[in-house]
Amino acid sequence: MPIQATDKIWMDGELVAWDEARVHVLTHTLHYGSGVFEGIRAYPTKNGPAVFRLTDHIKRLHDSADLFLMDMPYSVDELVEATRETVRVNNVESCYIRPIAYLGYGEMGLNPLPCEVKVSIAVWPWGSYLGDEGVRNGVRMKVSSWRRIDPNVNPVAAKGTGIYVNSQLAKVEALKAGYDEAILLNTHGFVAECTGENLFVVKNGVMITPPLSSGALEGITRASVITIARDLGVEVREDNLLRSDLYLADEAFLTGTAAEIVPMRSVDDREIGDPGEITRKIQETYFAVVHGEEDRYKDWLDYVNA
Ligand code: PPE
Repeated sequence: MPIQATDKIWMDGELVAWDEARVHVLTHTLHYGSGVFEGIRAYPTKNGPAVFRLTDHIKRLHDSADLFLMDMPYSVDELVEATRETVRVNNVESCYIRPIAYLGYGEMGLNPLPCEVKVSIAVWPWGSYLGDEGVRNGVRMKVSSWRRIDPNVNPVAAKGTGIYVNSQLAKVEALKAGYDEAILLNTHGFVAECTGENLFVVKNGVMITPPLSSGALEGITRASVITIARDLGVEVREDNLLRSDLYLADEAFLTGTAAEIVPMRSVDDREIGDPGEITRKIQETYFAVVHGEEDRYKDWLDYVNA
């Protein structure tokens, strides 16, 4: 999905013009995948743009940095404020927000410790990651032949840039085979997650999602959906899933900031069918929440003009 340029990008404490937001070709992270990043969304509300769970995302960025022993030069509060400012100055009603902390130019080699940590935050309007049609009617999934990175190979709790090579292999494999998105199993053969989303199945009225020990990222959408579902009176369990649990699901959907809530129509050509009742209810409530229409979850919204 093409990036739509906006006005300014926050780089190391300054707002610079979009076209000037450049890095050197010998930037450490370009060579070794040594960055950490976040994906956040701001939505239009009746009180102007609101960022969904901003502080939680920035805390996760800090946690990701800690996992790689990267010293973040800005506090959580500073980055929360910088994000709000970047959304505000770009005059966007709704946008995707991409903060990244990376190791800059000046050192090369596999010892990252001497490298300077740089941080930038860009925002741009970004439609539904798997398409509006996918959000409405569901997507076709393929279980990947690539396994999710084992947590003892890479700390998968971190949103580390290098970790996403694994996701890209799975994504390309699925697309070339004619599917929309991939599901990755972990080294034990249990379902972990999708390339950039967590997943849920519904069986006999119960929502089940793989535990974090499966190697799935602790998704903020996942956590939000678990809270919303329980508040709606739907039972939610974290449990290991086999690929056959996907095939035999009554309903299934994936969750992520970029993708939002997307029903699965089929997995490996086993039909799940039209989005089910629980999926629809979760989708509907989630979209109401992010647009500030559900008072109960108002603490999840950070109004940039407040
Ligand atoms: N798993 C992975 C591997 C992942 O990258 C994401 C977010 C999630 C689960 C869901 O997490 P959360 O957004 O907190 O609910 N993926 C981000 C990047 C996607 C991309 O394609 O780039 C995102 O959704 O912004």
